[in-house]
Amino acid sequence: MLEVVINGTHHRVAEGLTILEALLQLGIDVPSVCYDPRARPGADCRLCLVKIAGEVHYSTSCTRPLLPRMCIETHTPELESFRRSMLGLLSTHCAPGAFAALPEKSLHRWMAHYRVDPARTAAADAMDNSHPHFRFDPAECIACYRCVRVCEDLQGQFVWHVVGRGGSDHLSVDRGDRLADSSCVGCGACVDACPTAALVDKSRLHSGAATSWTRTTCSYCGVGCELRVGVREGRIVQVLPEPKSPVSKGHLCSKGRYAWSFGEAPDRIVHPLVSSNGRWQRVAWEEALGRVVTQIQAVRAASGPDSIGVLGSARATNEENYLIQKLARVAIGTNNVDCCARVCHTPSAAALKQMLGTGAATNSFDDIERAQTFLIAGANPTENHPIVGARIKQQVRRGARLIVIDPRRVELAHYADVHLAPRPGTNIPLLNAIAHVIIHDGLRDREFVGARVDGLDMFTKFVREYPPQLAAQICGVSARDIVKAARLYATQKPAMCFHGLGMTEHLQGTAGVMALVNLALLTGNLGRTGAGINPLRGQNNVQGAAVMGCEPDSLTGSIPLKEGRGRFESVWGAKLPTARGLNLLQMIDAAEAGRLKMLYVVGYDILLTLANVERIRRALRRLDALVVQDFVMNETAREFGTVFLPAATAFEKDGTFMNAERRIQRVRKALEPPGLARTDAWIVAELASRLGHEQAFRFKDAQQIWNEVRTVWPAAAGIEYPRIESAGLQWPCPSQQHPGTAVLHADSFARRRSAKLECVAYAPTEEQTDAQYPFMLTTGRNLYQFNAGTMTGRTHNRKFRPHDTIDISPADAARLHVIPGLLLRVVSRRGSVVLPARIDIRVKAGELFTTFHEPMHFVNRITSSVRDQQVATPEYKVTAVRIEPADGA
Ligand SMILES: Nc1nc2c(c(=O)[nH]1)N[C@H]1C(S)=C(S)[C@@H](COP(=O)(O)OP(=O)(O)OC[C@H]3O[C@@H](n4cnc5c(=O)[nH]c(N)nc54)[C@H](O)[C@@H]3O)O[C@H]1N2
Ligand SMILES: Nc1nc2c(c(=O)[nH]1)N[C@H]1C(S)=C(S)[C@@H](COP(=O)(O)OP(=O)(O)OC[C@H]3O[C@@H](n4cnc5c(=O)[nH]c(N)nc54)[C@H](O)[C@@H]3O)O[C@H]1N2
Ligand SMILES: [Mo]
Repeated sequence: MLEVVINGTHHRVAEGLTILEALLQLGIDVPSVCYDPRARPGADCRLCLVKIAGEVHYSTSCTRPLLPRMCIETHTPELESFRRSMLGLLSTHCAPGAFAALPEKSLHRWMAHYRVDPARTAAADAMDNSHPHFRFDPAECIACYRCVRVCEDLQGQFVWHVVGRGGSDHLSVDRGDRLADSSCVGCGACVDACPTAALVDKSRLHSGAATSWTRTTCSYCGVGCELRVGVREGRIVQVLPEPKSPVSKGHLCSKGRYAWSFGEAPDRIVHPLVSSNGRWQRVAWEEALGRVVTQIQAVRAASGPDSIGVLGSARATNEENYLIQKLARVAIGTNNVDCCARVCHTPSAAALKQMLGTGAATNSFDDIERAQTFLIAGANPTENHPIVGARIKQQVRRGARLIVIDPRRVELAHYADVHLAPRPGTNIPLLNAIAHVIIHDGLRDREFVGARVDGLDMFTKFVREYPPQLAAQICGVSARDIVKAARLYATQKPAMCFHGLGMTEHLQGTAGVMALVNLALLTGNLGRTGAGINPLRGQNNVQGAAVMGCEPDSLTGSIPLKEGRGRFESVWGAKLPTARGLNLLQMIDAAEAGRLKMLYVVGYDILLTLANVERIRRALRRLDALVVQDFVMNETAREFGTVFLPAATAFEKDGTFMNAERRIQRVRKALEPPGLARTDAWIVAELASRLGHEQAFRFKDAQQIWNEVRTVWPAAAGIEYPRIESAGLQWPCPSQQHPGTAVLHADSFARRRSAKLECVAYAPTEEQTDAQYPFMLTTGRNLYQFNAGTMTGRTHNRKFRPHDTIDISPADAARLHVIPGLLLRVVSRRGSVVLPARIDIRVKAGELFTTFHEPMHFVNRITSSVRDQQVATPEYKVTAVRIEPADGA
């Protein structure tokens, strides 16, 4: 702390602040429009000038460090008069209309405060209206360049540039003349930062200012950014980043910030529907719920409770998923309950649980700023977890080292010290070779391995079989790069690993994550900040859905059925089913074999998104009943639904989500559900009560459900709603006094002191290229669209990347005379799809990439039925295909 005098009063302030930061902390409101806490200072607007005793000239408080015993004046008459005249100059860029329409812009606020009138006389310049989400009006720009700084320092995108000099300097975009042609990724940070009417959200212009704001958690990916949702007359009109969020720290991506209008889509379903003779009919809730209950009872009477399956939703809240698995187990009587974690990061959870004792990310996003090295394996965070991607990029700009393992040259690969681009499906030999180098070069952390790691001798012998030269051959990478990656990871510590589906969606998905854990164990990159093994979990609450118990073998808190039975039976006042439950893929197999008769699917489009669609169709066709609970007619419902239950969106309910760093955060209701739409919690409780279990499902609100979760799951006992009002807490948090756990395994692993290195041998998948299918296709996502596309596809985000494309390398495109947009038929051993070509320098020759966001294309018609050896995750990442012109498509 240091002592200063401000306006004659003594204050004690933290060290390391600028004068302006200190003033803001003390609540001394000095005007500034170019200062942005998320970017380096600019000192452009000069409104924050202060007088420092003993100095002749005034200083911009945003750039001057606060020093001990400084004596500062902030509001002398002279300073105030100077500010008024500065605002007078700035006001010549401010039109009266813009001033009146956008009172929240900070220049307008300070002009109003100092009674300076808008004085723009210049005619409007050409406006840039090309961006779907916001508008640029150069005539209103005061050249404070806050947008430039925030684009660079927060998003790391470098879209905005200052061109010209002196008085004629102005803003320009990095590519082309318009925002639409630039490299802008639509995060909206510049709009949010802009203090004038130069950059404004279109929704704000068209729908007016919000009259109420609700803080909530984003319902797209597993990062868990926080939003401020602005509502006017029962509609969302604007979403802004929550500055106090510990995760997103006042930043959002184009989905969280702009893709929120799906709830208003004209084709949203807001009435319960039942199908009769292949046609949907609107019915009252009573009838729809009655129909589901009759179907459950009929199937149960004829073939037993285990002929029914239930799928929870990675998009719904923890509270709702808790009720869904309780419904399956208590009210229906089966352990056949799962969720889409199965197709995504169940391999990560399984590998981490088996090796370290807890099946979740070991570290926190705040460790990004503490890491010296990143290992990004099979993940594309700047598109799929953009706030994490941006934070990693910034840390690399600050000097951290970066290793990327991805067949494609994804954005982070451009910043990497080493980019290893293995052939899809060859992670294991590559990671084993890295382990080989670490051991061979004597780079292991002797102290850590000695104290906390078992099995070194056996492992050393095992990895002898994986010299870099051999792996280089199998994987198609250079042996030198393997050595370089190994040395960086082992020596530039702490090294933090993030991984994604390029690791898990394989025959050897679980094994692949184990191979990563081996590297962390060998190098001591576990149990400390800035390190760890961190799966970038998929949807907003996919980890929550699984941890709440939407998994056949485990109850809430990932507690194995056997272990938790007693406690759960006493809290629930009911017996738990004893038969082993089926996972999602086993449910599909059982349906295909005629053993599973009914599925109840909450917020999950299995038909569109499971691999090898024809096989899924064959299975779903055999069901007697398929109940879908969603807010749009997804593909599963369209083709096979017997009852449709209209759900509320995340903006329309209360509860919590669990993000990828184990943080439980609040979801708050900003809107009423439209029509007859109801929350998943309401629907599930109504079903349970009609099945004779009213008592066990009677809860006043989401908080009461969560309190029951806390009684059955000891590691969450301390996470009470009042404690997570402003920041969320990371489990384990076993008591009300416990601060939550940012880093797992600090002194010991969950069940024991040491962890064992696993020898994971490479087993190539049967899905290989040959003369008939010479290309290796891998599938994934793009920044603007989200999974089944039901949400982003109903917002302005559809204007970016409106179609799934088949991405091909420039070399193959030239060889095969493929031009952008050419329709290609992509044929695999299972079927074919037609996609427009996109030439993409990120893709290697001999490989192809596509996304699966669009029902029109149904990309999973071509993916295979190969599954992870341990937990059955589909091998979405490896499909041998050929391409041919799609004549007549
Ligand atoms: N914009 C957007 N964000 C999303 C989603 C979305 O649909 N859109 N979906 C969310 C969900 S559900 C999830 S699970 C996450 C997924 O996020 P990620 O895990 O990042 O997902 P993917 O893009 O499917 O795959 C990641 C990378 O794996 C690479 N890859 C393919 N095969 C291999 C291989 O054999 N080895 C290695 N090392 N890499 C390989 C691909 O080239 C790709 O770049 O994203 C979430 N976030
Ligand atoms: N080829 C290929 N296929 C893949 C993948 C791949 O990489 N390649 N990735 C796989 C992965 S990782 C995943 S996670 C799956 C994703 O597949 P899905 O889980 O089907 O995809 P989502 O778009 O996340 O949405 C699920 C559904 O939930 C609905 N929904 C959203 N919020 C709510 C809510 O609050 N309540 C209810 N009831 N419904 C809601 C949405 O409208 C949508 O229909 O796809 C998998 N399929
Ligand atoms: Mo996922």
